[in-house]
Amino acid sequence: MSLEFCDLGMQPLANHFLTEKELAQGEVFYPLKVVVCESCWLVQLEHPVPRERMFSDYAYFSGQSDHWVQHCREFAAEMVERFQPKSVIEIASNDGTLLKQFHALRVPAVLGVEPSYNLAKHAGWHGAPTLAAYWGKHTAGTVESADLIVAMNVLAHVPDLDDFIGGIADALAPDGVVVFEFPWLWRLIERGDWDTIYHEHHSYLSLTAVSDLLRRRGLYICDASEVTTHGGSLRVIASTVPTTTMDSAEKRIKLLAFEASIGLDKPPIYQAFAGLPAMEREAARSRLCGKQITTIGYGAAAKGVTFLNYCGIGRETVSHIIDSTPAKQGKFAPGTHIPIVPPESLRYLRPSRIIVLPWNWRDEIEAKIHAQCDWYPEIVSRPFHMERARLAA
Ligand code: DWN
Repeated sequence: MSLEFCDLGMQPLANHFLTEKELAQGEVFYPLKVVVCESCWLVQLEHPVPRERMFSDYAYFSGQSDHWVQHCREFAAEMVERFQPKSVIEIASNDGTLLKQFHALRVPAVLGVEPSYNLAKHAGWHGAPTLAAYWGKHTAGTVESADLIVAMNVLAHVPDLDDFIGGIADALAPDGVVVFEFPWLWRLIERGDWDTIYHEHHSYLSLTAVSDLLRRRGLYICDASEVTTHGGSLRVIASTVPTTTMDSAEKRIKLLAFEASIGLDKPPIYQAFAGLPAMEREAARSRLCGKQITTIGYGAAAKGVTFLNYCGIGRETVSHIIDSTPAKQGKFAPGTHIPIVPPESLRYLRPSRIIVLPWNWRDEIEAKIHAQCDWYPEIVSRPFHMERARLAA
């Protein structure tokens, strides 16, 4: 049995930016609906999209955010100090941003595994040895075991968790640990971040669900904590040895107790979320549309694609979207077909309003906008329904 969590209707693939030629060829939309299993409380897409359609040639380069690079630098230093790894495998290593940090800390053996060939090639060119492959038991059988395996923002992308987690258990050295980071379902619900729902995100994860997923596949959580990235994520450390140390177990137990206390294992919290996107769509449209204000977007994020398409906000309102990612520039946003332009365009476009689409990097982006502008554009970002509530108060 499952219950509805969020239904955003038919949506394009959030990172499938289109060339001029592809615009003329038409675009495929897929159902974007998330449901909750009422027995294990795993929150997942009802209609998965084949991974090859999303990750073969991937437009998202994680190193475009200075804050993310800093997060990776701090993470690598903490892991090296805590575990002194001799070998690191990073699963879904993207453009090598994190892997390069381990390399810089002189970890003897580092290897990235990244399914998107364009990213794997880019990472290899920039000093991060990368195997272009999807992770799973087969790939695990082709690599040396590692005493540290890292999986940042990938667990939520994986439909076949048996194969994915089974591969980790196989590749983990006997005294090794695996570290996951993934957006925390509670923060998504608490902040109403429905725009982080898109087809790449197959699951929306709680510690309760992940604990069960790992334990059933021979991995035991020895530490769990929250980190601030991507709107609030969980960092979970696990090994093949059931944990014994109390302090880290205590943090895990407290988080699990918190999730139980807010009712992540009961229907009401999910049923209350279902109406939120439509409410914010109304607030966002009344705030942004139909005004004669020159407006651009900043940050062609996957979440921004969900937001603009679901709210029906297109080129009539947002003329361009600025993005620092070369792989996105010169292309057009999925669904809305808003042109993506480099940051240097800002002074030429001279908008009166800028919508920061990746609200999770708003501070960093605002600083870059102010550094470039000799005028004062209005800078806005989600959530718009809260702003309306605040103004009405
Ligand atoms: O799970 C995922 C998360 C981790 O990253 C992936 N499936 C896809 C991606 O989601 P996203 O695209 O919503 O992530 P971001 O990091 O919020 O996207 C930021 C976008 O903004 C990127 O295209 C880069 C761009 N950007 C920019 O142009 N200038 C970002 C910053 C900070 C900037 O200064």
